[in-house]
Amino acid sequence: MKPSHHPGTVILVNPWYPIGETPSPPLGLAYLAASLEEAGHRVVVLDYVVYPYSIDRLKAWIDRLAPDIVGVTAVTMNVNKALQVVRDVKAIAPQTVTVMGGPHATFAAEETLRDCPELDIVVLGEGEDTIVRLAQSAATSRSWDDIPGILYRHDERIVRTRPKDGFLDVNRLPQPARHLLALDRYRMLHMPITMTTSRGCPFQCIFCVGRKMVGAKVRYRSPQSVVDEMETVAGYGFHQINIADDLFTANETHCIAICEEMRKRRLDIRWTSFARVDTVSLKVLKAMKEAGCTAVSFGMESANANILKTCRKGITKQQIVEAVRMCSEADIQAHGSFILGLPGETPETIAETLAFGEELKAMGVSFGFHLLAPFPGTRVREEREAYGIRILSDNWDDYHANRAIVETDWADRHMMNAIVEEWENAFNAELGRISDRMNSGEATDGERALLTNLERTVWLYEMMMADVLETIGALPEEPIETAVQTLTERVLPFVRNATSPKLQAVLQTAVQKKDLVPIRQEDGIHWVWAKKETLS
Ligand code: B12
Ligand code: SF4
Repeated sequence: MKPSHHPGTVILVNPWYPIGETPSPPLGLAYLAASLEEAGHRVVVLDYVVYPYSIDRLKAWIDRLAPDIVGVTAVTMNVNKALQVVRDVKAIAPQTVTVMGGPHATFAAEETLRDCPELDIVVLGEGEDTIVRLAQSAATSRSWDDIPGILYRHDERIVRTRPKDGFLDVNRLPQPARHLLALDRYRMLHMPITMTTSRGCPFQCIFCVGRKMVGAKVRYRSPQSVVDEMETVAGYGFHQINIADDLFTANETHCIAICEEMRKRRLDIRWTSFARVDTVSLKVLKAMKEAGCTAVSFGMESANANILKTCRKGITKQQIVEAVRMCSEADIQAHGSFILGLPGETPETIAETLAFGEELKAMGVSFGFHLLAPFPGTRVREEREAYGIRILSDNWDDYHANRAIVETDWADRHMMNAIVEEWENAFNAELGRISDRMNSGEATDGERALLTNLERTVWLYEMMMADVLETIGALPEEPIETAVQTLTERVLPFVRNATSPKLQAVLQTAVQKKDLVPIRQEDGIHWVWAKKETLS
C-alpha cells in the first residue's frame, strides 16, 4: 500500500549567540529546511542571532503557522538559550512536538531530555532524513519508535531508537534552502557565509566532536554541485565565502577539481577555507589562489610537541611552519588558532606557544587563542582524569572558549585568563590608537576600513536587536538627503558610543546599498531593512 502523504509544518530555530563569534547564516538549519521542502513540508526558519527574541514574537509565529514541530539547533555554548525556546514553545502550544539536534544534543542527549521535560525528541548526528520522517509522523500518527537515530520521551521513560544505517549520501541532498535564511542581515553585518564540499573526518583530535558527528570516512560532493552552489552563494553579495569543512585540502584531486571548475566558469569571487597544516601542498594552495582563495585558517593548537601528540591532532610544529611558508609562496594569508589548557599545559608550554605565535606573526600569519572547552562527546571530557585536567564549570553558558574552565596540575585558570585578557586588551588598545589616528587623519586605508567596518557592524547590530526602526515609527516626509539626517538624529540615542557624523555615514552607506529602504506612507517615512526581509 502506498503511504498517504500528510505535509506538516516545521519551524526551525537558531537560538542566540554573540555577534563576537562571527556567526554565519545557519547552514545546518538550511540543510534541514531543504530536505523538508523537498518532501513537501512547509518550513520557516527563525534566527535569533540576528533578530531579537521574545516569547511574544515566538507566539506570533506559532499562532500564525500552528507548526507540528519546532526544531531547535544548539552548540554547547547556547544550549541554555535553545532550551528556553523549547520551554516557551510548550508554554505557548503544548501540543507542538519539540525537537533538538546539533553537536551538543547529540552527545548529551539523555541528560538534555532529563533536564528539560518540555523537550520531546533529540536527533543524533546528521538530521536531514530524520527531520523529514519526524515531520511526517508529527502530522499523522505521532509514533516515533521506527525512526532511527533519535531519543524520545515515552511516559516517564526516555527511549533510544536503533542507530541509523550509516551516513547520508551527500550528493543526494538538495542544496541548502538559504532562501529561508535572514541572509540580508548577515551580509549587512559583514559576516561571512559558509558552505561545505564534504562531510566526514578520519582524525581523532581529543577536543573535537567533528569526527563523531560526521563519521570517519570522508564523503565528497561532486565538484559540479559544489560550484553550482558557490555560484548561487556568490550571487548573495557577501564579502567572504568560507569553505567550512576542515578537510577541504586533504584530497588533492577533489580540491583541485573544484578549483578548476571555478576557474572554468570564470567565477570572480573571493573565498577562504579551513585546513589542516598536514594536508596542504603548494600545488593545492596555488590552485586555490588561482580560483580566488584569499586566506586559509589552520587549527595549530599548540607549539609543544608533547601536547600536540597527546591531543592527537597528528601534526608537528615543523608542518605548521612549512604550511605557513607554502601559503606565503602561494600568496594566501594564513590564520592560525591555538588552544590553551590542553592536557600537559604548563607555564613553560604556554610560553612556548606564545613565542611561536610571535615567530609566526613575523612570517605574516595572523593568529588567535581559544581556551579549551571540553564539550560533551569529546575524549578530553570523557577521560579527563587520565588526561590530568580538571573541569571547573558544568554551566554550559561558560563553554564559549574565551575564559578558562579547565585547569591542569601546572596551569591554573588565572594564568590562562590573564593571557587572554592581555591579548584582548592589546587588541582594544590598538583599536583605540587607530581611532586616534583616524581622528587626526593619519590612519592608513586598511586601518580606516577595519575600524569603519567594526563600528558599522556593532551599530547596525544594536539597531537590529533593539528593533530601533520599528520603535521610531514614521518620520516626517522630506527629501532623501535630509531624511537620512533626521533618521540619524532619531537613531542616535539607541546606539552606544556613536557620534552623529559617523552614524550618518553608516546609515547613508546602508541606504546607498539598499540595505535600508525608505517606505513613504501617508503618515510619513517608515525606514525598513532591505526589501527581501520577510521574517521578524
Ligand atoms: C563552520 C563552523 C563554524 C563557523 C560557522 C558556524 C555556523 N553556525 O554556521 C564559525 C567559525 C562561526 C563557528 C563558530 C563556533 N563554533 Co563551530 N564549527 C563549524 C564546523 C567546522 C562546521 C559546521 C557546519 O556548518 N556543519 C555543516 C552542517 C550541515 O552541519 P551542522 O550544523 O552540524 O547541522 C547538522 C546536524 O548537526 C544536525 N542538526 C543541527 N541542528 C539541528 C536541529 C534539529 C532540530 C535537527 C533535527 C538536527 C540538527 O542536522 C544538520 C544537518 O545534517 C563544525 C565542525 C563540524 N564538522 O560540524 C564546528 C563546530 C560546530 N563548532 C563548534 C564550536 C564550539 C563553535 C564555537 C562555540 C566556537 C568556540 N568559541 O569555540 C562557535 C559557536 C557558533 C555557533 N553557535 O555555531 C563545535 C561545537 C561543539 C559543541 N558541542 O559545542 C564544532 C562541532 C567543532 C568542534 N570543536 O567540535 N563554527
Ligand atoms: S579538529 Fe578537525 S581534524 Fe581534528 S577531529 Fe575535529 S574535524 Fe577532524
